[in-house]
Amino acid sequence: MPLSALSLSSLPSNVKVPSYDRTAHAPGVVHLGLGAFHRAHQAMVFDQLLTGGDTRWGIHGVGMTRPDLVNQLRAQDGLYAVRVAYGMGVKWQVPGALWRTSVATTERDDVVQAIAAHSTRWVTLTLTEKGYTPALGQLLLEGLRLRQQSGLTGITVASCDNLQGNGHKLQALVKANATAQDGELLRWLDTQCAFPCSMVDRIVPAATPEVMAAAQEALGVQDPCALSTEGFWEWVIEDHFADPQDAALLQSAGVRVTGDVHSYEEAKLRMLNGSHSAMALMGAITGRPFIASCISEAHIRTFVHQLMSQEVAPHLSRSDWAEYRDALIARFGNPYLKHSVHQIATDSSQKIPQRWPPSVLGQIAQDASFEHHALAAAVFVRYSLGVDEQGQAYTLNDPQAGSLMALGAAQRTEPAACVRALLAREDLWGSVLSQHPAWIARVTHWHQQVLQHGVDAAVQQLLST
Ligand code: CS2
Repeated sequence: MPLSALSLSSLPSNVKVPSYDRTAHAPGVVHLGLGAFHRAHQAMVFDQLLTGGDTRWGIHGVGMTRPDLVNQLRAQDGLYAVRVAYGMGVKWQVPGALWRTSVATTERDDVVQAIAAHSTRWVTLTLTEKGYTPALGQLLLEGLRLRQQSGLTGITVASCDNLQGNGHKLQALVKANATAQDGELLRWLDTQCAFPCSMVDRIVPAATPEVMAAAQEALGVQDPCALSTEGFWEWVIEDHFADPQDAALLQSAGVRVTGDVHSYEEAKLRMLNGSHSAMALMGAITGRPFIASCISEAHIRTFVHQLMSQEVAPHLSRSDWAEYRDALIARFGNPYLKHSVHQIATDSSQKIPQRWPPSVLGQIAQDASFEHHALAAAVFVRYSLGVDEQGQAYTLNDPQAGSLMALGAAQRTEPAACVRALLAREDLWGSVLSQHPAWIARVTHWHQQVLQHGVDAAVQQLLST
C-alpha cells in the first residue's frame, strides 16, 4: 500500500502522524526547494506549530528542478516518512505540513500567485548555493509586486541556505530586479517585508532505496520519498520578521531567535560544512562511500579535529567551539546516516568559497599555518580528475564541472601548472588567495604528495609533521 492520507490510519501506533486537519486552511508558507533538507527540517518545525494548533504554518512547496519528486509527493498527498536517529535508536514520523505543491518550471504562475495569496505570511527557501540567480530574484519580485499591488501586508522572506549573510544576499537579489517604476514597491519591501538571515542545520542525506525499504518494513507502506535524519536540528534566525509575534512562536518550537546569527553561521559553515567538504572529497578519491566511513578512520578523524581546532576556531566569534567541534565529530559518525560523499562533493565550486577561504585568510593574517586547508584544496584539485584511486570513474556534478575538469586534466603530466590554474580561479578562492604565493606553494606540495602516494598517505604525512 502506498503512503497517503488514506493509509495514515493503518500505520503502527508508535509512528507520529499529523493530528491536525490538513485540508481546512490555506497554506501560510510558500517554500521554494522541496529537497530532503527542507522536508526533514523546517517542515518538521512547522508540523510542530500546526500540532500546537496554529493553523498558519501549512506549506505550499515548490519544486524548482524536479517535477518527478513533486509528482510523487502529490501522489502521496504531501506525506512522507522520516526516520529520526536518536542516540540509541530510531523513531519514525510522518510530518503533515506539506499541503500543496507546484513545479516552478511548468507552474510558475501558481508560484507567483501563492506568494501573493492573502494567507501567505512567509516565503522560505532552500535552493542550495547555485539557486541564487537573477531568475529567482525576478520570480520573488513578481510575487511580492502582486502582493503589494493588491494592498496586502508584507511578509517574511527567509533564505535557509548555507550562504554567508543569506538574508542580505536574497534581499539584494530581489531588489536588483526592480525597475524605475518600482519606487513604491521598494518602499513597501523595505518597510513591510523582512529578509532575516539564518543558520540552519540538520544532516539529511538524499532519499535512498535503503531508507525506502526501511520505511516499508517499519510502516508497512511504500514511500519512495522516505528520508533519514539525525535527532539533532538547529535553526538560528535573525530577530527580524514582518510579524514580530513570530519570534516567540518560533522559539516555542525550538528555534533560536537572535540578533547575532553571524557567529552561528560562520561556525557552522567553516566547521561543519568545511569539514564535510574536505571529508567528502577525500572519500570520493579513496573510495569511502559515506561520511561515517571517513570519520571512522583515525587519521581522517584526527585531520578533521585539527582542521577545526587549529585553523578554523581561532577566527570564530563563538567561544564554545570546542564543544561544538566534539559534537560535530560525533554527528559525522552517526551510523544511520548513510551520507554519500558524492552528494556532498556535488557543487563543490559553489560550496568551497564560504567553507574554506575565510579560515585560510584568517590564518594568513596571523602568520599561522594553513596546511590542513592546503591539503584539502589539493584533494579538491585531485578530485577534478574524475577517477578514484582504484581507477573507478565518477561524475563531477557541478555547474563548473566542464571548466574544472578541463583545468584538472593536465595534473598527471603538469601537476604544478594545473594547481596554479585551478587556484587562480577567483570565483572559488577569492582575490587574495588566488594570487597568494605561499598558499599556492603549499597546495602544490600537498597535491604532489596526493598524486604520488595517495590521499591517506598525504594525510598521515601531515599528521606526523
Ligand atoms: C553538506 C550539507 O551537502 C553538503 O554540502 O555539507 O548539506 C550539510 O549536511 C548540512 O548543511 C547540515 O546542516
